[in-house]
Amino acid sequence: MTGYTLPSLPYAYNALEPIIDTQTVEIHHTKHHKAYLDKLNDLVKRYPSFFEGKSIEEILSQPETIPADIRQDVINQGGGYANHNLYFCSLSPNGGGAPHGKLAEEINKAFGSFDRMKQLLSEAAVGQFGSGYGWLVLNDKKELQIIKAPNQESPLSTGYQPLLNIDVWEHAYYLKYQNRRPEYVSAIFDVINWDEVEHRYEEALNK
Ligand code: MN3
Repeated sequence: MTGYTLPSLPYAYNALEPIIDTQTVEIHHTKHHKAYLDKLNDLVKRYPSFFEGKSIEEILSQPETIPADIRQDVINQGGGYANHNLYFCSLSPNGGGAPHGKLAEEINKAFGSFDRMKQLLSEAAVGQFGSGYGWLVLNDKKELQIIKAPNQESPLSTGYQPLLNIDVWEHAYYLKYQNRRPEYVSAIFDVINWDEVEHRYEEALNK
């Protein structure tokens, strides 16, 4: 096992303007996301046989199987790597609007309406104390749920299938929004790639 790789973004660094500024997207991907990856790959070098043939999602789903002396580091760095893979793919310059099909139906069933789901997800993201994420997940009963989680903790480690996250670490928004986290969270819905979230939802249902 030689290590994991940094996925390139499915859009240009300036493509999410004006919702998320070019410099923020570029630094977030080439510095922050890459730093999690590099530190994860340092752990792979220490325990190549443990990581051999496993996706990071598989590992984070069973944190108790991670060798004890690197467990917290894998949760932090591997979580950071996986969470950013998901975050960047959840955004698109052609995003926004609302989901369709089965995901839209299930959102109505679970939350009453799409707007109510947005409100709850926004509250989770804005209300996450310190760094972390607001999440739309599928729980073990295959129901949609909104959660928040600190730092780089992956919902996979607490029994959820992640569908969508909103990164509320300051590095995700500070250059443009400074301390105005609610403004960033409100704006990001204009670039959410609901087709991708719907695809992830269908996959998670079949797991
Ligand atoms: Mn981030």
